[in-house]
Amino acid sequence: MTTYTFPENFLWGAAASGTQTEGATNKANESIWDLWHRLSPDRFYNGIGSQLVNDTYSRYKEDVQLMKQLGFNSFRTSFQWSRLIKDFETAEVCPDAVEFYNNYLDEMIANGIEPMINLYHFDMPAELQEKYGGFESKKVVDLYVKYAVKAFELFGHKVKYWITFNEPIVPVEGGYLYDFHYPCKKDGKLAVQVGYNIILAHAKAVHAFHKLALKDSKIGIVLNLTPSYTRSDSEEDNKAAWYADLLFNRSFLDPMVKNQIPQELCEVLNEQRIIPETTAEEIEVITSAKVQFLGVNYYVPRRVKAREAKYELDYFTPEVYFENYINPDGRFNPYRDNNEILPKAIYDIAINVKENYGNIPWFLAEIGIAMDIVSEGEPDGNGVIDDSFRTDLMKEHLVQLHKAIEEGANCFGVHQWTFIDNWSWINSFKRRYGFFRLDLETGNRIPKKHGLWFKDLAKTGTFHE
Ligand code: BGP
Repeated sequence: MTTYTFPENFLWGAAASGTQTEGATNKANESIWDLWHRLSPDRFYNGIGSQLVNDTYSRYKEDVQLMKQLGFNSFRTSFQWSRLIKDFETAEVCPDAVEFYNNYLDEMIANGIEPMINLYHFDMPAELQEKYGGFESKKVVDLYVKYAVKAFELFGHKVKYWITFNEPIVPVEGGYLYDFHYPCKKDGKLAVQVGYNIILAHAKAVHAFHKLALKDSKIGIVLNLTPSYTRSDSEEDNKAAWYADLLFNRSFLDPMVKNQIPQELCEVLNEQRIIPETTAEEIEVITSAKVQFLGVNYYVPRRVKAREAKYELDYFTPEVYFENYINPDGRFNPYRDNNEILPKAIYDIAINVKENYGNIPWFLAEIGIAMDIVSEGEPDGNGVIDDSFRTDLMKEHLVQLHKAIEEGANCFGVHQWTFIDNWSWINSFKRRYGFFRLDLETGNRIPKKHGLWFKDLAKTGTFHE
């Protein structure tokens, strides 16, 4: 048996988001998720939207006690722009939301849980999407910065870790390329403009944050970094992986962490005639916005091969340059649409960050092992659900992280996605990830066995395998 020990003061906890947990009670405005569910409930698994979900708005005290029970020393969630801000143009706040977020933060802090607050988790206010096209417009970039500044001013003395965006590429993919987020457009050129505008919004918020010089607070970004593995070592397959990495990882990682816009990316965008509208002043803002930490979300690897079939779509997507590929020797998670399981990717990401991104301090901001409710089964005689499958896989991933840390990776924590099973965009409650099951009928939180294992890990910083 080997013992794996993690560094002292390591952060242990979970991640969630406002939209996915709070519910709609007393919400000042709609987000695109409220709007889209109202317009097209059929787009959501079993038709379930985010109106009630975990009802954290009413149950936060009880939930913070559950965090404490599991030994969390930290927890990430997001503020909802559409809850905190009443008037988006002036950034006038909604007093009820200020009270709720203050209470929630106070409750975490009083119980020894360090809150990490993200400002945007896919949740554009509906009004800004409908009026201006959301991040299609630079007007909304500035409104986002107003909201961010308001949040820093109101809660900056309580929150030590601020995050501008979670997975900023996902609203671009979902909303403008692959049709899984509102506004469900398919337009490569617009996608690039939205991506650029989000990077600009992030950079402007980072500058505004530094200007406030908040004592003891840091600002960072959470990115979903998915390494691209090739079918073979041929030059064509390697080139395909290089493009996938450039377009899906480096497109956000380089500007946001290294303050560089890759020349090769500009060449690709030029070749495809999808260069966004930029100004020299904006580029200066982007290339000088310093983040202090990085969060990395990891679920599945990307497998690619050189294109064999002709590219059929009449608009740009990154797949112009490669095809996705299923690894015939892979291991797959039957409970997550047969996605490949590849713990080694965590090691590869860590080494990439160490070698190519200045070994910036980073934490594993989401690692999620999905199961469905049937595979998790019913609670045993003690009322606990046996999800050992999750623990076994989590261990495999953490072994890889441990190896990278031993080799000098600057990782300072691990957050599991998620704390209590929560609603997940169009997948709604299809996949379960939590330490606790959410009973959709009663709202009860039912413990899973994996939580007991994690509690020990959080307490001792050690696990055995
Ligand atoms: C991440 C998001 C989370 C969460 C998770 C699981 O990309 O940051 O918000 O939704 O994925 O998603 P799913 O339930 O769709 O597998």
